Amino acid sequence: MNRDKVITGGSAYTDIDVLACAIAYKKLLKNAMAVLRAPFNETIPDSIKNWDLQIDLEFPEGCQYILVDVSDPNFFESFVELDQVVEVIDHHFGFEAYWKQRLGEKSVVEHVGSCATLIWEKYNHSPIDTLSANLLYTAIFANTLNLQAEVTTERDIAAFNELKNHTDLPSNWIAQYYSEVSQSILQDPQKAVKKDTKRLQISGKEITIAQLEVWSAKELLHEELSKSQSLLIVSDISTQKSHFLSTDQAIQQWITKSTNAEFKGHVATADRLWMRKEVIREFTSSAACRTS
Ligand SMILES: [Mn+2]
Repeated sequence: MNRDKVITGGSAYTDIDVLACAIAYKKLLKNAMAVLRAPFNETIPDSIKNWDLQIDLEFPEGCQYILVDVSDPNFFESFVELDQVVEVIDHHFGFEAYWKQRLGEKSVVEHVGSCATLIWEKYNHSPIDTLSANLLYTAIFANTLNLQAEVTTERDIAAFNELKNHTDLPSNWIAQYYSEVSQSILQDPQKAVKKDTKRLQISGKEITIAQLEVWSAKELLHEELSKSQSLLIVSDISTQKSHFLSTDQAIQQWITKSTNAEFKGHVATADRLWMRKEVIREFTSSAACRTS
């Protein structure tokens, strides 16, 4: 029996990467639904919300599931039944072997900068519609801090350049995207932080790590913003540097150890851009750590 397929992602929030992956993969497969119920975060500005996204909210019982941009069973949508997952496409660390063993070639968990790159590779020269191309293209630069993040690979750059030919975005789209995202973050930074926070267990201690990616970080480095989570990573695209905000001594020491960034008060500035998933990887490789 050919059962309905539901493409979905994480339960905490919907970001531009998972949105692009779900919509573009749905278009490629043709017989699947893209179900994203988690709230959109700041990486999806109003102009993108106004695109004709065609997200599905409902789906019939007895579906099979395709996970995009997530592979940790602790993070994916609660409606997903683990034994009904038939395909996983992701770029996060930690569950590569688990899925390879369960799904074989239906598991593609590879460490590129953006999961959107993996979806574009799935197209493998099949025709792509303009909406999907616009979304994947945007997800690639947004997920790699404009291709400057350490996690960026040759595959991301190739996908970005190939997809550009299929987009119909304004010529200044990248600047427009970041200015729109930054404006919305600056309007209510606390709310933006809440919508992009991950919880982890590290040596029995619960910590929360939030990240904000903006064109200019200047107005976001105040102490108030460092208090509502263990660590806030503010990445400044214009200077290509990340700032770490924390008032927790243990976290401060650990950040300095892993990134060489020294704290002055509650802020430490790194000499390059750092993404949260890199910071978490540093953390998990240096401490007995379990994500939850
Ligand atoms: Mn992603």
